[in-house]
Amino acid sequence: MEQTFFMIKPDGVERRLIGEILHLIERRGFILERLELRCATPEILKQHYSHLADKPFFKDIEGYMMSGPILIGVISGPKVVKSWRNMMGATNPVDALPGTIRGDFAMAPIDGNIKNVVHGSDSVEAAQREIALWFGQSAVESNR
Ligand code: IDP
Ligand code: MG
Repeated sequence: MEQTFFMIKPDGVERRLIGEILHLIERRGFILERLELRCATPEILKQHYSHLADKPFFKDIEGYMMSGPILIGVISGPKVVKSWRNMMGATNPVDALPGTIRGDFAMAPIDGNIKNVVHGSDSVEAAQREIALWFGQSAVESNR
């Protein structure tokens, strides 16, 4: 068993996609360990997206991620990190295959801002770091 950190980003919450996305997670057999509606802050986004903090478009990411509430959560299951990334689809909705969450729900970028509905950690190490960042160290593998 493995844990990953996921988000439904502000566009997903605003477009009332929470129910549909949680349904996909449950249908896949993953276990919901944590779930919370939250507003992101510049401080937490700088840490969460530290690999992008010096990019010219980081201000756009901040604006996007703070444009409304986000749903954050922890899910667990066999190979859940890779499995959830597969369910999400490619970063840019233009490249995301139909059948993936981004391929089916994300809008094509219009103003250069990539609004892609969901987030998922890209490795087991990133998952542990992100779970600790958003929910505290005690949430990392807290129930096994
Ligand atoms: P990921 O979300 O598929 O893991 P990352 O490369 O980690 O992709 O980027 C994190 C997020 O930052 C993306 O989901 C997207 O919202 C935003 N982003 C990434 N690259 C760009 C870009 O070139 N322009 C605008 N936003 C971007
Ligand atoms: Mg990423």
